[in-house]
Amino acid sequence: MMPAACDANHPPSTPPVRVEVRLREWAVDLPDTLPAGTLAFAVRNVGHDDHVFRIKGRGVDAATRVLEPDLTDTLTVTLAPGRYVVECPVKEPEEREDHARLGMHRRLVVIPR
Ligand SMILES: [Cu+2]
Repeated sequence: MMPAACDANHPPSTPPVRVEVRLREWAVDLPDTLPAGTLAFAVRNVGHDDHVFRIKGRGVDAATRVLEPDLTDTLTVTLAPGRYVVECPVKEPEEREDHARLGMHRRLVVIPR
C-alpha cells in the first residue's frame, strides 16, 4: 500500500530499533548484523576506563560522548545497508595504543530490513 501524503509533523518513519552495546577492556559488544533504518544504540561502559562508542561508514561518522565507567549514552543514527566499523577512539596519555588497536574495533553489517 502506498503511504499517504504526510505533513512535516508526521514523517513516515518507523520507530528506532534499540541495540544494546557494552564497552569494556578491550571489546565492543554488540550484534554482528543489524537491520537497516533508525537504530538507537544504548551504550553502557561496563569497563574500568573511559570509553566512546563510534560508528563509521557509508557517510556516517557518529559517536557518543566520553563515557566514564558505569555511564550510559544513547546514540541514534539512521543506517543504510552496508558495512560499518565500530570502535572506541579513546587514547589515554599513559596508554601506549588507542583502544581501537587494543581490540575495541569490529565490523558491523547492516542488512535490508
Ligand atoms: Cu575505550
